[in-house]
Amino acid sequence: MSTATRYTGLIEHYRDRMPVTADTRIISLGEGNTPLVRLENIPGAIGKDVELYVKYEGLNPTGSFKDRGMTMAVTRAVEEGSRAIICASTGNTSAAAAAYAARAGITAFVLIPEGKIALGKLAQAMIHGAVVIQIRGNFDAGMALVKEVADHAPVTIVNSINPYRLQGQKTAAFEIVDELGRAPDFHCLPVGNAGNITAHWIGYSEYAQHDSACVTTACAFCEGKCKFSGKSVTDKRPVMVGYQAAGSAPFMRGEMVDHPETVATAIRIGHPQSWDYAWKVKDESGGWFDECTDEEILAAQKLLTSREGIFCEPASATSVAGALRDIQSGKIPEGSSVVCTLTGHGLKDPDTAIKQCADTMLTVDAELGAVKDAILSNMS
Ligand code: AN7
Repeated sequence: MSTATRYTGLIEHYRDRMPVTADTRIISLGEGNTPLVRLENIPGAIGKDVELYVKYEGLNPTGSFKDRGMTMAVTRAVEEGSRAIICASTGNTSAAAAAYAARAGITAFVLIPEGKIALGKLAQAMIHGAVVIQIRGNFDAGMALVKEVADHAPVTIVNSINPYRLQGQKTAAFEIVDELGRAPDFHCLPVGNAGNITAHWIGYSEYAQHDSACVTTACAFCEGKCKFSGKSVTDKRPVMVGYQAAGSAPFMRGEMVDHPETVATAIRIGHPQSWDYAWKVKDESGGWFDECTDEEILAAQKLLTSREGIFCEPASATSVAGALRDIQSGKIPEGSSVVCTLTGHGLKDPDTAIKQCADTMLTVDAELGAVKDAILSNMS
């Protein structure tokens, strides 16, 4: 008898911890179950003995962690009879919303900041058939409009203020504990709206027996008290560390930022929607926030691609840029296990990648001698 079981997405895989019933029609593209890759070259290169992993969320169906939340949000929207979903987005949420809406047979409306989303994300939203509405304003303006318009039109908001989004995204923490057999000592993430850092904390908390109220009192599932209290899988939770882009760092400024700017357009967010939750996560976990410059972010992206063969988008590299700095300074001590979430795939933003490497391409005549010379003069 075959014992093969087909992986059919994170809701099925973690069904008993997800807000679905036996009758729920699950809208899935097989998301989740992403690789946790141990970095082999970078720790040695910086001379530090750390167990450093990246959770490669770019390998989700639409190329980002947003699929985890979107499978859950769209599943529930459809179950509740919704015919349309809407979101504001710096790109990845719109790509995921467009794909899951297509799968479900409903309409996706996406508001994006004109000229400020990476090309791959725009292509995704368009090809999946979302109604793409560019606004002459940034993500924060789009988010405010989405909240307003949802009161006047029959559409379900699928930004991370939708509590089902965080319920889907918490599964990333489950996967890490399931794979390592324990929680890591530190978990580092890029922070924009701070939904993902909140979702990870929900997941880690649910897996570690804890009696405190759920960090999201809005969590429709837990109703303020985690119903999994007592069903412990691991005995500890990690220290949570959130890194922002320096030009877009409200958690460092201690207040909202009105004109965020960064090369990492995914996290070009000045008014984070999960502001209060993220502060609670920081305090409960004993963690911290920090910021990285665009130069540090792009250097970390390059380091991952060139030294480890892992291509993530700029926003994702923020987690590694910050973690490496804190490992080097000893704030994250040697001997620690550290997971950095790589939230989106590098192919999302080909323009930024090519711009970084413009002078590394050779152009030669189409003849043997020229190609041979190019090879021999570039052997390392
Ligand atoms: C690659 O798509 O907000 O802190 O509208 O795409 O949970 O907001 C994207 C966010 C990090 C930040 N990395 O996560 C959107 C959007 C990538 C992202 C974040 C985003 P949150």
